[in-house]
Amino acid sequence: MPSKATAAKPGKSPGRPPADSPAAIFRALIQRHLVSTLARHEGSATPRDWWVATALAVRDTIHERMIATQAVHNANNVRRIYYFSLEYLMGRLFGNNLLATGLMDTAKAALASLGQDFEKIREAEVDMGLGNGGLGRLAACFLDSLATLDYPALGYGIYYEFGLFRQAFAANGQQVEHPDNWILFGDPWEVARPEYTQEVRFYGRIENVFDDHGNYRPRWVDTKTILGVPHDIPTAGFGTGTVNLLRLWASKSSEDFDLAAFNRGGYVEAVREKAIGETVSKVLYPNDKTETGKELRLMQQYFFVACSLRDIIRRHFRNPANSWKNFAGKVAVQLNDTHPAIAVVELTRILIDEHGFTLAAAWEIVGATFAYTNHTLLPEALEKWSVGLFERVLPRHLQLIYDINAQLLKAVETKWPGDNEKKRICSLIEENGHKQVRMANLAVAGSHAVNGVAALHTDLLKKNLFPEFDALYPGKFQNKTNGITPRRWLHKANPRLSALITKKLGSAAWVRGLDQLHGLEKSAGDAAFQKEFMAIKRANKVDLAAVIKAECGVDVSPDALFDVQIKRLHEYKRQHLNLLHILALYRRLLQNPGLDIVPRVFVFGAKAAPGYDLAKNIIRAINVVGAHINTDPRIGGKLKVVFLPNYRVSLAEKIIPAADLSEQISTAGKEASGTGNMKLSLNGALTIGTLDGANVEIKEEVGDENIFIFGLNVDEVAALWAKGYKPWDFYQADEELRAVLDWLGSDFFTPGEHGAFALVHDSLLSGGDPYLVLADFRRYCDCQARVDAAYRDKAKWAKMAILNTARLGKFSSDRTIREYAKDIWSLKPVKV
Ligand code: 26W
Repeated sequence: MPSKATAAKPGKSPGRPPADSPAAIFRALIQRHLVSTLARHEGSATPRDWWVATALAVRDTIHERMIATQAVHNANNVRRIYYFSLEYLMGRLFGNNLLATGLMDTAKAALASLGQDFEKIREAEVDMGLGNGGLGRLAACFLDSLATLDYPALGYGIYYEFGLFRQAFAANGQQVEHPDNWILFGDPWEVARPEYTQEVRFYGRIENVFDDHGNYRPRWVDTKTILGVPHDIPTAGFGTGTVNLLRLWASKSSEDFDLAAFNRGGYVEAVREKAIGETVSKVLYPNDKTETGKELRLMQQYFFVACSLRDIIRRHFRNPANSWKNFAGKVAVQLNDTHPAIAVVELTRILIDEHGFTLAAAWEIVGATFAYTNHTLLPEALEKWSVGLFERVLPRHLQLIYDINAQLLKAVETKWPGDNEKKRICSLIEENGHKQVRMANLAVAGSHAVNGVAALHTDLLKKNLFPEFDALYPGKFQNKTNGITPRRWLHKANPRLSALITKKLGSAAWVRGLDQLHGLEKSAGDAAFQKEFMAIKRANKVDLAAVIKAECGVDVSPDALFDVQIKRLHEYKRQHLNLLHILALYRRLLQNPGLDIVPRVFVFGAKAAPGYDLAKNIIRAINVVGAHINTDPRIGGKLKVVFLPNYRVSLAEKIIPAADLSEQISTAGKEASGTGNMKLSLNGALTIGTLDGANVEIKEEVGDENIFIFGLNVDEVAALWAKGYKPWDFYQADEELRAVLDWLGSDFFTPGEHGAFALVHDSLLSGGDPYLVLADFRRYCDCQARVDAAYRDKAKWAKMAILNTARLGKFSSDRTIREYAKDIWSLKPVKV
């Protein structure tokens, strides 16, 4: 609580807290912000006004802590980690900030005394959705753990005016994208810092200049400049004084208007130029396959990296004790995938062109500073930029990439004399047809550590993606299994379960030490505890049922099994395998209406990249088949299928506590880690999954008997491809599979519209079924039958669910962050 808060004057509201109580002081703060900051009369304030006023009241405390934190860090000239990420999926900050500061109950009491409904106010916050999926949410979880564990840290990224699109469904079930104008009404959490504005240059050409000593001193000239204005979002640690920063850069044009154009009477022209500067940070790129807009995406990457490095350097040299000698001693930069990998070249350029370093000396500082996390093995997701584009946008950087490459290829030659194949593979430049810069190779070469995000993923990274680099740089590759923050994904999202755990364990210390959940194991078989645990699951299902009714108009029973698949829509994640199973169940029921199956509600949440037609076709198929099933009276409501629109962090927080079954059914070898799998299991959902990503480690933790594993493993997938995979063979051999595929391919579900789902259907047959959906179909159905049987045994299911919660401590992002701090960053916590 801020100490200087004025006590409230006595009034007549019901349940008014005693003057001088924390709630009364907080209430007065809210009222003051409502009037002084928002110029609102209490009587006409909307839920959004109340939300902003309350957020500002919490922010008062957070700002005090942030100032104190930065003062301690600066005074001690501490080493910091700088997390570079193009994406941060922060979601809502209200609940988290209230919990972190310990003001949750105070705020609830204060708002109640003002006659305000806390839940309604919380719903007024628009998600900060500046990311696509797991990678962006991981960055947000990491910021939470970094602050909670008192690590000096700063997140750098882009202040997108439009985050990931808002998703709606058309009447025919098709995804429609709307712009996500999250910032339209302002954001109470942020503080703009125009005083730390940075300049960034693009385009232009290189003048070949030599200095007095005959050294090549190229000059990058005729560039266009844009400005980066930082916006700071505080990230508050839970139960500690540390408040770190997320610093997001907004682009602005460098001059208000071009005087020459203005004088020629080109006022509109001049203002149009200005708009271009603002375009760079305008919108987050959805991860689709379209080639258009590539130039802007490269500009975004360089823009935020250039601003951030300048900012780091400014802060470093603010302390007279610092120099380039201790730069890498004070600065650790983590590259969240290759998206910010151009930073490696930018720091090299600054050192050489602005501070007179040789390439060798610069490269040493660079290598000591950066580390790189890889998040995917999918070849199409590995970033490459055409050399032509690079030359136009960042000509000096391209030169340096060639210089760096020459050194790299020398090292390859030393290791494997005369082996041109090794050079071709390791080169920063790919040369088949049109030349491209390989950002992954650049990130590996420029970093002292490269990590995968789950044990299996790291293995495959070393074996399949980078075997040459692993041999060239022994020890550089390491594993850091992902984690999730227990503050958001259990304590905040599932308050009922959180309270039960705290009661059972006798303290809330588990929120900062998730391994303590092991203490629940001994009660897993206890009938009374099982009853409490499952009553909470049911209450959460009742809540979700209300959301489903409101969003989809579908009635679902909380007594059905809630079968949940929530994640980006992608073929490798195989939402269509789930759909084929739904069709199979539906068909069995139609053929045998008395069939005794466990009633299920299939819940989907997913956005498809706007240019990914097949993914959008899968969404439409699920929507259309679902609508059909939901309204078919013949099956007595035993199956329901709902696709909740606009999947996002705040929606995930409502779905996850209510899930019974967690679908993690990617083709083995394709999902780097997954983090939704961890969130669901932590909340007592059982996993049905393949041996992929972190599923492997979840199985190790919860035990084989508490997870449903099916399907081909990585070796079997490889063997099947080697032998020659023919989806037709599986189609021919399995009557039920054949029937449901033919059904989907017919116009049964879309009368009068032929071939509505041809994209999905054909991809699985004539398209070669690249993700082996048909190969895994039968074993998936069999495994679902085992799920069915387990769910009928209430005590058994409850025990399994409790053991999932109890054994998930490993997957706290606190554990992950401690490992990064120790193995990659050499970073020590600093108590504030
Ligand atoms: C536009 C380039 C691009 C390409 C892909 C941007 C973003 C992406 C993805 C959305 C990256 C992503 O989210 N990867 C996921 O990262 C998680 C955190 O490590 C892993 O758990 C997931 O397995 C991985 O798919």
